[in-house]
This record gives sequence, structure tokens and C-alpha cells, in this order.
Amino acid sequence: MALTGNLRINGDRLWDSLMDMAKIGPGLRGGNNRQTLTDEDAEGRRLFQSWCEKAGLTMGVDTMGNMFFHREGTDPDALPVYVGSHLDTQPTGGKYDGVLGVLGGLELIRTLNDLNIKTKHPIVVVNWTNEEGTRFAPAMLASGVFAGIHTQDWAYAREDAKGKTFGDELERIGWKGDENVGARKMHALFELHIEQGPILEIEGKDIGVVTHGQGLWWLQITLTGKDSHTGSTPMPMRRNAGLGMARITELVHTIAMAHQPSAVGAIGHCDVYPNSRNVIPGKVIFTVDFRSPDIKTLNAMKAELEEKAPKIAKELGLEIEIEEAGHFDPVTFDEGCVTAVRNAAERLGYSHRNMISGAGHDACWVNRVAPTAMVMCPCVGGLSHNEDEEISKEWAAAGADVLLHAVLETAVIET
Ligand code: HGY
Ligand code: MN
Ligand code: MN
Repeated sequence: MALTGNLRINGDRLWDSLMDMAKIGPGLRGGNNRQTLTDEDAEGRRLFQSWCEKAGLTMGVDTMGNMFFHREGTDPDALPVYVGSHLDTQPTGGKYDGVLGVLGGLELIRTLNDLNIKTKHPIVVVNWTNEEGTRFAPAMLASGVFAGIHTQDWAYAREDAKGKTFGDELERIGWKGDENVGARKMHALFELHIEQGPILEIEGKDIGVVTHGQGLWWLQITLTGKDSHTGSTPMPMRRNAGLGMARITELVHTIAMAHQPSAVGAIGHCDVYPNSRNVIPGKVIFTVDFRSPDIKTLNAMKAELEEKAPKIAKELGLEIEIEEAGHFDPVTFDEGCVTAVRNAAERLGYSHRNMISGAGHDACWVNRVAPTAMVMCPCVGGLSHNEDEEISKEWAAAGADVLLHAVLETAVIET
């Protein structure tokens, strides 16, 4: 069968699957709270497994809980082409972040089955464990172990806010597989993902051809002062860790603004102790998130924070500890795979533009061990990591159509 523009996925079926998956781990405002290694994650995994097995795929699970669903190719010696993303969500996440890439991969398989299309290379759909890094830092943890960035022991020891470890929780939900993580070899990997930014929608483009991904530093800062009475402690005597966090929050913003337009910085996580209305915070723990597509900018922002934050702490009589809690350098995706994505958009008549991914993705790590590229579709108002995250059925279908064609160009149609 020739790869022509009228070969398309079933957009209604994809949308129905997205809506069915969204019923698992519902959020409070219409989005999702299906955090990694929770019972809700386990339920979503079981649903995905049932769909994949119904589509004739065979499952493999590795020791990080990464799920792989295999469709045979005509050449059993050919390395598979992988597609996929993640089913775990933020605590106030949307219905599409990650999920579109996993279910878009399943829809690709369903379409090949409908049309009885065979490919030379096998095709494997993957769900990566703990892409979000919200319950267990850092983000993209399991794909990071797969790519040899982190050791499995270090990953297993990661703790959530309640002191539960990744390894114990993976065991508890019954998704610790026996495959040796990282043993699988790939011909290529393609990840479909919503943009999570405003560019495609503003420019009226259907598809983002992702050439690069920006790099990231997560720095966890602990400030220690003295908890004391908010009423009776004279101002000059205070060692207010909360004030230190406020000043460092302002510093993070100032540093990022000084590197516009190619830098971002914010603090999204903070724990205040004892977090009582009439106690001056004696301790705060918070995480700085710096990103830039330019490695010099990224490292300059980190260096400036490491130089200036201790001075703020000293002025306020606070102790400070700065720990590296997550990092990856800016990513350049594989030229051949990126071209396959661009060819697909053109063949299908979808408007498109090159782009740099603002968010991190499992593809960023897999790119270290296999030729990798990403396909992006717009999202409403560029909003993500928010329960109001929204896309259109048409955008979802366009993204999955491009994924289908990029994969078929790479996996080679035999019949
Ligand atoms: O943080 C990120 O960029 C991704 O959403 N985990
Ligand atoms: Mn994601
Ligand atoms: Mn996300």
C-alpha cells in the first residue's frame, strides 16, 4: 500500500479512548489526578493493557514499570519503531498531556489492523512510568533509567512527600515487570504530545515539527531559620525562612527575565514548616525550575542563583542548602526522524512549523539511545498542567495522522 494523504486514523475512536481514559483518576474540575504509581495509575494501566491486547499486541513490562506493546513486523530481525508517551498526570492535570501520545500510538495500531497493513519493522507502543516527576522527582524518571541516565537503585529510592519510595509503590500496585530496563533496542521512537504552549494555536498551525527541546535545571533549596511566635517575636530577632523563600522567588524571576526571550524560571513546589498561621516559618523547602534551549543561558541562570541565594540567606540569618533535583541539557532531535514528521505533515496537507519543545518529555531521554522525534498539536490557550487543558478532536486526529505517516515511513510498509 502506498503512503498517500488519504491514509488516516479514526479520529472518533481516538477521541472516545481519550474520554474513557479520562474517567480514571478524575480531577476536581474536569481534568485528571492520575499520579504515578497510585491506584488510579494502576487502573489506567489495566485499561490500556486491555485495549492493547484486544488489538492483538503482546505486552512486556520492565523493572521500572515501563509498559511495551508489540506488533509483529514481517522482518523479525528488524528493530522495532516505538511510539508512545505517558499516562501519569499532574495532581491538577489535563486529559491530554502524555495520554494523547500513548493512545495516539494505540490508534495507529488499530488503524493498521483495520487496513491489514503489515510493516517490515515491528511497532511497539510504550507507556513510560513517572514522566511528570510530581510525586517522585525528577521528571522522566523511568525513561531516564531506560536511557542509562539514572541507576535503577537511585530511582527506586526516590521518596514522595509521605516518605513512600518509588520501588515500594511500583511493587504495591503490581506493575514491577521482569524485563531488564534499557535492554530493548529501538530503530526509532516518535512521541506525539500536545504543545503545552500557545504558539501553534496563535499561528493557526496544525502541527509542530519538534526539532529541539529546551534544557532544564531543578534546584531544591532548603532554608532553615527559627520558628517562633508571629505576634511576640520582635522583627529584628526573626529568622524568617518564609521571607527568604519570597526573596529567592523574586530572584528566580529576575534572573529569567534578564535572559529573555529564551529563558523561563519559576518555583512551583514549596513546603513551609510548621505552616501554622501564627508561627514564623522555621524551615521551607522549595524547587526552582529554570529552562532554556541555550545551554550557556541555562547554566548561567543556575550559577547566578547559586551565587546570590546564599547572600539572601545570610542577610536573614538563615542556613541554606541547594541540591540538584533534576537536569537535562537542551536536546536536538534526530534529523531523519524530524524529516519523516515534516514529510508526513506535508503529505497530509497539514500546516506546520518547526518548534522547540518548552516542556520536557520522555523523548528527550530516549533521544540519547535511539533516533527520536516528536509531533505536536496545539492546545487551547497554550494551557497545560491545569485541569482546563483542552484540545480539539481535529487537532488530536491531525497529530495522530502525522504520527501514523511518520512511523509508516520509518517502519516501511510491506503490504
Ligand atoms: O516538566 C515537564 O516539562 C514535563 O511536563 N514533565
Ligand atoms: Mn507530558
Ligand atoms: Mn506534563
